[in-house]
Amino acid sequence: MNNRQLEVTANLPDQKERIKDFVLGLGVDDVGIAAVSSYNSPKSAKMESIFPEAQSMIVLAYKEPSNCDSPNRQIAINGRLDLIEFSQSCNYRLARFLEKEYDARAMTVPYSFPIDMNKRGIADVSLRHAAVAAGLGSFGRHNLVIHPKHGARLIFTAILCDIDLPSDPPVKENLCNRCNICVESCPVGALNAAGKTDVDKCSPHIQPHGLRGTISFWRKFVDSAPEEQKEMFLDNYFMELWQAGIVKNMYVCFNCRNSCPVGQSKK
Ligand code: B12
Ligand code: SF4
Ligand code: SF4
Repeated sequence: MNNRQLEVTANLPDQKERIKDFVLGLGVDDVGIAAVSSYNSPKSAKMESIFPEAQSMIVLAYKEPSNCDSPNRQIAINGRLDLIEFSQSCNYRLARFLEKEYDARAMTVPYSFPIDMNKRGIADVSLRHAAVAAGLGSFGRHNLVIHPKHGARLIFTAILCDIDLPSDPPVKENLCNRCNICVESCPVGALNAAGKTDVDKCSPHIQPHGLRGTISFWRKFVDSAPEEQKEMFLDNYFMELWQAGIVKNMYVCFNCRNSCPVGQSKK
């Protein structure tokens, strides 16, 4: 243990509280801390391949605004876009706070993208498993993390750092009441098998203008006659593809989390 780590571990409870106060002061809804040793996501990359000296993960939880309830698709999507921008800024500010105040090394984990496209939907750091390890909630039947106060209407980001901080206590209570409403509300049956989200069903539905949509469009385009190609460019589907390319993260389905009755308070 070097001098800085000794100094840092000497006052752990104060340190954790100070870090948490900083995060909550940014307007984040909740924050939890996990020692890297308590994080267990078997399919994700090993921490040694990301940040070998990482000791702790600080996980930030943000309540999704009411936009996701809107039947207007553009307004529904925009709530998430606002949240992504805010969460990126909080990630950066916390990382800099840790570096400036504690001479720590800190690395930000993205909300979603960039992601290793070779790994087919497995992120380098699983934020759901990180949130569970940091005492922010437990898995529900919809495979999302349910927070004791905010339910499943949360997104997470995280910071990895080389400060040795102890984990917050896990949520022991089973927050999912097994009502099955989430399963029934999924329009494509992606949650029919317990403990697994069927990516091939959910993914094309939540992002109809994502990678799969883009590939099918261009496949059809190259096989089409010039007149049909002109029509394809004028079609609304191409315009939506173009918009998704510049806006990114255009999620159009929130049913499993919106229907979950746990933690529906807006506060
Ligand atoms: C890729 C991805 C997807 C893929 C899924 C790929 C996949 N295999 O998981 C698709 C496109 C389908 C998807 C959909 C959605 N996603 Co998504 N997604 C991600 C991302 C970027 C990576 C996930 C990953 O690495 N998965 C692979 C590994 C970790 O999963 P796994 O080991 O197989 O574990 C799975 C199961 O075994 C199960 N599980 C594991 N342990 C346990 C234990 C118990 C008791 C139970 C019941 C289940 C369970 O849960 C996991 C889900 O299948 C994360 C962000 C991140 N960096 O973590 C966001 C993330 C998981 N997504 C999120 C959200 C909100 C969604 C959507 C609601 C879309 C939307 N409108 O926002 C849907 C919900 C689908 C659902 N009900 O599962 C949030 C979840 C927040 C929360 N409260 O939990 C995250 C964390 C983004 C964020 N920054 O907040 N997503
Ligand atoms: S996001 Fe929509 S499609 Fe995906 S699992 Fe939830 S309800 Fe089903
Ligand atoms: S809708 Fe019901 S079954 Fe699904 S996660 Fe929420 S409480 Fe659990």
